[in-house]
Amino acid sequence: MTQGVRGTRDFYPEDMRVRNWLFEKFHSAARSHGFEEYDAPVLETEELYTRKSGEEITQQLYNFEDKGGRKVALRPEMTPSLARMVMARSGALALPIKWYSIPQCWRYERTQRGRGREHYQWNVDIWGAGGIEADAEIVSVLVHFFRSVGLSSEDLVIRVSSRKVLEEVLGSLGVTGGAFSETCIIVDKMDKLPAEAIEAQLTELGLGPDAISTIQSVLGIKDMGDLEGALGSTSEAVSELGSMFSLFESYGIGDWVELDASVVRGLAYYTGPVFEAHDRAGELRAVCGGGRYDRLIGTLGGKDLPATGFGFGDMVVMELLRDKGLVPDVPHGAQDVVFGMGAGLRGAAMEVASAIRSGGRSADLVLEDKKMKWVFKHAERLGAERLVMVMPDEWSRGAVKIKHLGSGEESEVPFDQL
Ligand code: 4HU
Repeated sequence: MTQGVRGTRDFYPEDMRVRNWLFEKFHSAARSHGFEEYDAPVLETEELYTRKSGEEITQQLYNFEDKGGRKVALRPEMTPSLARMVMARSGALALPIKWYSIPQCWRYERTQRGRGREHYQWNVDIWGAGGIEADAEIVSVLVHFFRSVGLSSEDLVIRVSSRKVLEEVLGSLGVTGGAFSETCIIVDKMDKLPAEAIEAQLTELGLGPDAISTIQSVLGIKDMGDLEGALGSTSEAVSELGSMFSLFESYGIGDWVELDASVVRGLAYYTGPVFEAHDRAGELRAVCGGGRYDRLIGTLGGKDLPATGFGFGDMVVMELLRDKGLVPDVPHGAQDVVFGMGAGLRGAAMEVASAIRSGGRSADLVLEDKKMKWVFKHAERLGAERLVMVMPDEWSRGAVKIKHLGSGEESEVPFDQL
């Protein structure tokens, strides 16, 4: 009975302090760029995720029938819920909107054990702005976050490309529409599966060996000059990416970003710029990923609206922060510990704690008879600033004894000066 559901995590207070520290950095980075928070239910109708491009995220849906026979799913990602919310208010929203959220998202893997089935995924999105300015703004939020937790461009790189790169290559080979997004999903697995497996899947899609080798050579490009060489000077992908890298310079984040044509992302709905952040050492999975998805609402039966954003899970970044020694010791949070010496002063200690709390400071009150040694250790463990002791002599003079735990300094303070 002490075990939770397979693949889920408990957050004890010491875990929650670190999680809240991380989330506060998410909130701050988004708010610093003018984003507003939203939320949606973790339970959605299954049809919100019935896409047919072979994406891992829809293959691993945590779905079931409720007692009314309705097909529902725990959300695997936030974007479809956001699209649903935007659709429901289309016309009433003052565009563009800049919204963020930190939802818990779920997956159900059948194959492997010992892997997580839930995580928290920071989502930052802009809807109603079709230009690359919005994509660059999104990447700026990301870099702002990384800097705020002490990570630098020596720790991380944001690899950027555009779906238009592969779209132009495949278009010239006659591959369009559904086959295009399916190709992206296969190509996304290039660094996870052996080359033969990728080639077999592309062949199954109907691509010939020449088409496959063209794709492979274009996806190896990491330089704007080479990209222009491959796609031509009139290529939209080239002009879009060229403009984006110039905006990155304006934001002062040029050191963080690199062109990498192999970035396509594994979601079917991306249409334009795409990116993912990786640790420079290459030891971890992608820290986050995102891109432009201008046609998602259309696939849900509504009228398209341009959109761009990213998803950022809580697990990989915590691994990186731990590796780099950047996870802080977050204190318990009580500023004062209040202790009444003996049962006779328990009421007095409650009066003192109440006065401190009304004055706007946080106070942890020692609730039982404890030895002075325990109280000191307790205050130290909590990282409190002051130990407020209610003792017989001082209290008879209407005062308490206060020890400042930083300096060790002790003084007698009248009750009305607490
Ligand atoms: C994903 C989605 C939901 C939950 C978890 Br854990 N992972 C895909 O990264």
